Amino acid sequence: MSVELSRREECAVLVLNRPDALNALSFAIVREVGAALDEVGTWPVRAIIVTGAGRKAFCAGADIKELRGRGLVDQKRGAEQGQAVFSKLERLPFASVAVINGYAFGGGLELALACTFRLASRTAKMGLPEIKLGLIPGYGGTQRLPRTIGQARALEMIMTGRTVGADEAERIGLVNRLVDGDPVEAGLSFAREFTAFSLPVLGFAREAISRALDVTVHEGLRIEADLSTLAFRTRDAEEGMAAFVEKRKPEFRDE
Ligand code: CO8
Repeated sequence: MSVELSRREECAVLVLNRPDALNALSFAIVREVGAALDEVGTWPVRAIIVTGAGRKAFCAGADIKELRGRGLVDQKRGAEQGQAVFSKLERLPFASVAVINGYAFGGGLELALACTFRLASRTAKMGLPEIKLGLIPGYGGTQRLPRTIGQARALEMIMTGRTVGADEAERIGLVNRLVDGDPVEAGLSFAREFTAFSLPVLGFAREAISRALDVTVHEGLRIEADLSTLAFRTRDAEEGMAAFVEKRKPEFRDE
């Protein structure tokens, strides 16, 4: 198996494990990622950490050797399947944290972009270099990159194919923060900043924010009014407000 799924503390950990090809995404690996995400969706965890095996790469993108010589219909189906697999991350009942521990190119960066959060090691290098292959991104990059760093910067990254280092990635908001040490530990430590909060309420926040980028402000405010009202109706909201008034730590129960 080139995708390893395990559990650490309250989190699932998904590791792309094909270090001899810099964890490049063959179609088989994309399918394995899909199966792993289906399985993990049923686990009682509070976040998933996604990273790559080895010291060099998070993921060097789609397997270029496999992409060659395919018919148009197969190629389109391949893109749609990859998109569908990465979109599973957004539909999980908990947040995902990509820890970019080296190269994240093409489909590798697109996988990270589908995660809720991105952390990167200080030596990480990122890019969507498809243009250099005579291609454009096909696993969500043209849609998620502008939503993450804005249209002008996304156009520049995709049309020049240039590599962005960790410092720049943090400055432009491509990654949330830079981390040191073991990638899984770094991901777990970041996840601990939110995993104690109410899971359904975190879900309302993720949903409201992700829909903000698809709808008008007017419509978005209505979505926010609905979802914040739902949050108010949870027992966790009662507990959170009671704990504040009683000057104690809240005990959220995801209900
Ligand atoms: N695919 C297949 N094999 C790869 C890939 C890849 N993307 N990246 C690296 N490898 C392999 C190399 O071929 C090499 O294998 P071998 O030793 O057998 O020759 C091994 O990994 C190590 O790679 P390098 O020797 O090249 O390592 P370097 O440290 O010299 O360079 C780089 C590292 C800079 C990351 C370099 O490997 C590189 O440029 N890789 C390609 C990056 C790239 O262009 N990625 C984008 C791919 S296209 C894409 O992702 C499109 C997604 C949507 C497609 C939708 C279609 C259905």
